[in-house]
Amino acid sequence: MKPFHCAAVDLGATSGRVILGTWARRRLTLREVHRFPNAFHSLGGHDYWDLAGLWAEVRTGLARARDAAGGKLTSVGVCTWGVDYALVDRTGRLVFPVHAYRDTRTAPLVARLRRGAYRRIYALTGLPDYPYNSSLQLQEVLGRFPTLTRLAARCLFLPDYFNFLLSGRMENEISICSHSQLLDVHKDNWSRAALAHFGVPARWFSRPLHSPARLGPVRGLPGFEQVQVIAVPGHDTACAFAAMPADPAGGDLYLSTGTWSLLGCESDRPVLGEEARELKISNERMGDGRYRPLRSCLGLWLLEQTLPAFRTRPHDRAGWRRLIAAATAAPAPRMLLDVSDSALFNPPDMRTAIDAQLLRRESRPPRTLPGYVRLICASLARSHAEGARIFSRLTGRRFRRILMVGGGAKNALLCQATAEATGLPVHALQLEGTAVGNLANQLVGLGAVPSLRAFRADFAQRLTATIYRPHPRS
Ligand code: LFR
Repeated sequence: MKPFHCAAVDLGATSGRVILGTWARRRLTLREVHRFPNAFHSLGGHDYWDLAGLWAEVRTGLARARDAAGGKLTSVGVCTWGVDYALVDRTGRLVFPVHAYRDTRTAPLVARLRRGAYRRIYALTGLPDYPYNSSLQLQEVLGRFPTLTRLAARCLFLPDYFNFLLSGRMENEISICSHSQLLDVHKDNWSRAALAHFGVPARWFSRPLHSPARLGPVRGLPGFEQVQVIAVPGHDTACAFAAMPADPAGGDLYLSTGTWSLLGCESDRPVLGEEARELKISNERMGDGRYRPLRSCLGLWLLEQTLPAFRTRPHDRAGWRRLIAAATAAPAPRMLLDVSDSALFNPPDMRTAIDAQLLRRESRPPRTLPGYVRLICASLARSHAEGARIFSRLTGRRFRRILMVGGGAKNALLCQATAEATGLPVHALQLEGTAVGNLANQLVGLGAVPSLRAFRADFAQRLTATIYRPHPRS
């Protein structure tokens, strides 16, 4: 059988990449062909993404993928961070700049939601009161610019928008829709009541597509007409979860660590109720509509944003290794950070915000970069442990291990701290989880692999994981 060459476009909030995956003789080989930084920009007190810049990077990456595949690129799939969206007219023209989810403009609305309809909205959608949900973002712009209801014909979440640029088709894919707080938690469709509550026109959305789904050949880029556009799970976290070499018996917790730390599991049922709402369980979806209840916490964003405060920040792998070693040797922090503190969400200066939280609680801030790394890793590990306990309690399942992917899986201090705090072995998988999930879905969409389950079973055999075990408690 001839090889399949698939390009995974994986756009993260702080960096993007295009990875060429080649599937031949039931083996997937990955080659990163393009990596670029990403950041939102502030203008007049608000935060926006540079979509034209991202699209230019996607085009560069695809050209490199095609060259690396000897001109024979089979398909492309796009996944991105969650919640952000493009409002477009019937022809696909942007009618409003694309806001970045860290814009704090929804603060008054989230406060109002918490005082009022939150209980009902959680029961309808299974999504917690994150201030960055698309629901509140849309409610804010529509409140401010009501004519948008007439100007825009469609709301495309970012992966949907890139799929449109590539294929000319406007579709909404289910995994990315599920982070909007507008989907009905019991159906694979929109919640009319939630849409009405936030004042969002139902006609802006199409019935969510299950993924993988073929959208047809590339139309928007000359020279790529032979390449198929596959709608993969558009939400990067859904792709990361899809890549997990999961035990079919369900004994695995998944942890995707990058800018965010996302801990959860896969389930045929949502996890709902009073306690789930209070503990902020987010019932997001896999591409096939099944649930991936998870808890999210700020993640390595805390570290990424602290680094600029230090001249000694690492610039290469060896530098990172030295920093992690120094952090491991640093004294254990006396007090951990509350990583759910909204003051850490988008502060002008992260180090100052961390120090302020510690000082408020009468604890002394670290003085060195290794000290901050140690503090951040230990605080994230505690949050992972809380999550693990909550999931065991609310699902009644006994989890045996944590499968970890993403940047944090390369951080031995974070992995070991997570094993200690949870009491569970952490299997740190050295794979580009999001890209692998994206590619796996393309292969299923192309018919090269029968199912995700088959991909996982096959793929899992070949994976090497570094296992971090908790020390026996005395
Ligand atoms: C991770 C992620 C998370 C989502 C956050 C904001 O990249 O997609 O799943 O909660 O970004 O969109």
